Amino acid sequence: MSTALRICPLCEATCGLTLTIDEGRVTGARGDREDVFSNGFICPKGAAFGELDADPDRLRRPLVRRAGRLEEASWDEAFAAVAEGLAPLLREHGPQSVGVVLGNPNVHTVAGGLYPPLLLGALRTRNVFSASTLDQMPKHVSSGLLYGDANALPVPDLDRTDHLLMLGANPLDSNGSLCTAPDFPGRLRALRRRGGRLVVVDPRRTRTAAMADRHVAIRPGTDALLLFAMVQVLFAEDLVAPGPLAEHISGVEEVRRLAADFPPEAVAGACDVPAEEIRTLARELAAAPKGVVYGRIGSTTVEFGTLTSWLVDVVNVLIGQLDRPGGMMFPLSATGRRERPARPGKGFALGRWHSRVSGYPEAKGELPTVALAEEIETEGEGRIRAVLSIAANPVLSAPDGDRLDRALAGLDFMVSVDPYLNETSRHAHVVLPPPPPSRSPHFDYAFNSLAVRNQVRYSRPAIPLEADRISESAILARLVLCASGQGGADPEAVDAMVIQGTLGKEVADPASPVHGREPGALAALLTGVDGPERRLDMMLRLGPYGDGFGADPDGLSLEKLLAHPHGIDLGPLRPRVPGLLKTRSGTVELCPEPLAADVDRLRRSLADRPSGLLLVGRRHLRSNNSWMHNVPALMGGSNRCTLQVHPEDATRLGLDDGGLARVKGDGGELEVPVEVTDAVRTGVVSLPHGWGHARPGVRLSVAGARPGVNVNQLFDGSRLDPLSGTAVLNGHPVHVSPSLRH
Ligand SMILES: Nc1nc2c(c(=O)[nH]1)N[C@H]1C(S)=C(S)[C@@H](COP(=O)(O)OP(=O)(O)OC[C@H]3O[C@@H](n4cnc5c(=O)[nH]c(N)nc54)[C@H](O)[C@@H]3O)O[C@H]1N2
Ligand SMILES: Nc1nc2c(c(=O)[nH]1)N[C@H]1C(S)=C(S)[C@@H](COP(=O)(O)OP(=O)(O)OC[C@H]3O[C@@H](n4cnc5c(=O)[nH]c(N)nc54)[C@H](O)[C@@H]3O)O[C@H]1N2
Ligand code: SF4
Ligand SMILES: [Mo]
Repeated sequence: MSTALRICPLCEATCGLTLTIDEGRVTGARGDREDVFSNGFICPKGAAFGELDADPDRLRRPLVRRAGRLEEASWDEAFAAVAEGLAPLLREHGPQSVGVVLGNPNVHTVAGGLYPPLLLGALRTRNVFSASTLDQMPKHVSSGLLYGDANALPVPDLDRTDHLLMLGANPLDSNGSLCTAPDFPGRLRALRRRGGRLVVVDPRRTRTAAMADRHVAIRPGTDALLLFAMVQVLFAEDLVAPGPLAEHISGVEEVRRLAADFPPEAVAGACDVPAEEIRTLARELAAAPKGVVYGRIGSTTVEFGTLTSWLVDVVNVLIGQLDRPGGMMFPLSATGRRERPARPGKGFALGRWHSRVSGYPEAKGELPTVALAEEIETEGEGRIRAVLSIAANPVLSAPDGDRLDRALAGLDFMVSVDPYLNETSRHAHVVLPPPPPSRSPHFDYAFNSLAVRNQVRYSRPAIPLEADRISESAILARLVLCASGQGGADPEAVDAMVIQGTLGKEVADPASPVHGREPGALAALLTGVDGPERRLDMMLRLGPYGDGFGADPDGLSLEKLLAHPHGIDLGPLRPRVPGLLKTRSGTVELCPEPLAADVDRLRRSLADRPSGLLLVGRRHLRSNNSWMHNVPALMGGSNRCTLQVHPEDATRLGLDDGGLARVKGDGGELEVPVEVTDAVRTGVVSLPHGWGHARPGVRLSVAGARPGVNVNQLFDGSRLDPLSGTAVLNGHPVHVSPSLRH
């Protein structure tokens, strides 16, 4: 028996785990008390790491479709099938005929952090879809416009703030998102212990809301109105005080003018929050020495997602809490860009191209995932004929899964990189299974830039890879080669090419610590057992804490990181404005034109309020999106795929607790057990996503026994936030009635 350290890849909290390993199998997982960031925290999903890792339904070998049936094949056969499937389509129909779908786990794997941009570069397709347009794309768009950098996402400085106003987030169940903070619950308790206040805005009394000092049960979809009214109050009551940042901000007056239309009295009815309470929210926040607003899924996957994301930052800026300890800050990751002197940037462009069928604008190089099915189904030049799906299950996670299911079934060619044969991958012609997490390395390329403390940690595979398996990095590198017509080449050539390209640019940059040096000599200094490790070493050494290939001998390198298995703490978040800004003006552009133009739509919503019930989602601590329902340890207890209904609504509608309800949306209808609870407010019903595992051809024996229903079947995909292309998954109108089947 032995132990190994491994960062948990199962959610954004990135907890350090200590795994117990017996005969090549993970037999236990506990929190690593010495981890510099998570200090021993673990949740039930991390504790189930061993079971999840060893799930017998995980695919071990590639599958290739022959005469309609998926059969096991060797890796060489599988990649030959990929090359054969892609080549004629690319030749005859061009790059747009291949669509790429990137799912959530790409932000949790080394491979997902390193290869998707290369794959997109090799394919040159604009048909790129990801979980971002079912999630946080509004925040990227808002940051792109405000700061000139769509990836500059500020996070609440959780450990130092003394007033946290949280909209549409439930970290007690999700463990936090766009705010990487292991033991988020403990950090919230610490906030309250040091005399700070937690205010939660959520149509449900979540576990997070239940521990708050104040819970505002807002009507779904109206947070932009609430925030605008708070902005109006800040101006009207002379509470605007941007502080030292003032000289780096433009557009404040324009925001003042826009906010004038939204005094609390004007929005109170729509939000169902009394005007006086809105004033109190604004005053308390402004009065706090260190106060911050933070919004998550309930603030982004809504009709006004980008406006809401923008207004979150507007409030933080106006009260002087952006880029300030205890406020909203920008993390600086060890593999991020070394800070350079401030200078005007290129800015952020939106809608550089549009989707073929509905004409949706691109955002951050992506098209809305809600457009995937129509781009496959609609004849004409540029139609998607093949899909490469990497770590994605859009049949369950995107609106109108039935339509997507049919569309995928009609593709000429599809590849899934996925450990499971599930609702989406069952349509693939080639399935390429990555190894389980215990046999994969881990580095948080994505989440270190969203972490509430700068730190860096790396895990090598806890257990060596079996001889007949290849790493997910090698899988994706070989896909890159297939996409560029070099199917037979060595996957390490891909990493070597990246290293050569990056070092070539660095030595030519006068601001780089390696300026003027010889790229080949630098490449020879890189350590690491394989291409991905050498790339990590390169990024660490060139990064903001790096050794600069010897320029700073105390700086970071892979070697140094490996010598610190529990990670290296890089200190609390530090101010980064103006160095971080890449807007054309070189300022925080507080009132960008595309956002100002969308305010009209928000104004109109005041007059045109939806009647009837609004649907919102919810998450459960023991689940994660669509793919953790196959682990017995996480599936115990009562059915979680229930429709939560407030007692008053239940009585009015004739629904009984435990009975069946029929729910109808514009995309379809379904029947689901009712859970009567006053945890959801009146006028709102809640159903979780990621369920609906009862499709043929799926190899999920545990999940299949309790399949649940797919909430996303209620949506037809026509409702989206127009600036970001993000689907409306919360605040969707539905009709609910008792099922006739009772
Ligand atoms: N109604 C509603 N819908 C939602 C949401 C909601 O709140 N409400 N939430 C949305 C959000 S926030 C998100 S992020 C999306 C998620 O949307 P998706 O990313 O499409 O869905 P996941 O369920 O995360 O699917 C992940 C896939 O990756 C596979 N996988 C797991 N581990 C690995 C790995 O290591 N490597 C590879 N290659 N594959 C792996 C799983 O088997 C699964 O097929 O769902 C969205 N959908
Ligand atoms: N256990 C678990 N953890 C997860 C996941 C999971 O599926 N399970 N998924 C991971 C992923 S991909 C993500 S993106 C994160 C998401 O992390 P969070 O954003 O914290 O996710 P949720 O728990 O869905 O919380 C969203 C809350 O918004 C509320 N809400 C809905 N509509 C509105 C609205 O209009 N206004 C306001 N103010 N609130 C609203 C909902 O009631 C819900 O409580 O979680 C991650 N962590
Ligand atoms: S909170 Fe997230 S990262 Fe931590 S153990 Fe649980 S699933 Fe893993
Ligand atoms: Mo997500």
